[in-house]
Amino acid sequence: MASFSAALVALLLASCAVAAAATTFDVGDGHGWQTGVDYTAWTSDKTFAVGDKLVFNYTRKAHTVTEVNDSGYSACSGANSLSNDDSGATTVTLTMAGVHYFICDVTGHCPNGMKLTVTVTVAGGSTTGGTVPTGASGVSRGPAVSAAVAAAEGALVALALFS
Ligand SMILES: *[C@@H]1O[C@H](CO)[C@@H](O)[C@H](O)[C@H]1NC(C)=O
Ligand SMILES: *[C@@H]1O[C@H](CO)[C@@H](O)[C@H](O)[C@H]1NC(C)=O
Ligand SMILES: [Cu+2]
Repeated sequence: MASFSAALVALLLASCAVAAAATTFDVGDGHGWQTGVDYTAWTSDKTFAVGDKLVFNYTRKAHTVTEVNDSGYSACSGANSLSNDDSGATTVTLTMAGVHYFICDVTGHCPNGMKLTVTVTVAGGSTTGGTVPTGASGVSRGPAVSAAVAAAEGALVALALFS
């Protein structure tokens, strides 16, 4: 139980670190969300993690921020949108790892560049999310693994001695 509690504390600390490190991205930087901007170039030097936010700046009703799937993105179609907003100041919090697709659903805008792909990773790599299950099973498996490692090391020492 002590190890399990320690694992929980570690996870909580990791969560705090993740929250503290969350980044807010101004989509397109000074260009905002409009036609004629290369959003692929905009994302190319950025890393997106769970908890980060995307802020889309545009004129209210002139554009939409429409989250679609892979197919909707390729076809520039917002027909099966996952979310849609045209308020002029859309903030999207990236809550799930994976690839997220955003388009503008105003006719002609998506083909003219208003399409954004964001690949979201779990903050802190593999340490978040899998910490408790891995730690918990590792507790019972620990001694056996240590013994195996010790045995292997012993074998290596023996090989070294006899070669
Ligand atoms: C949003 O865009 C407008 C018009 O381009 C600009 O004046 C304003 O500073 C932008 N706001 C943010 C938060 O980038
Ligand atoms: C995208 O959504 C449409 C409509 O819900 C669905 O038919 C299609 O299979 C989805 N495509 C992918 C790649 O998930
Ligand atoms: Cu638009």
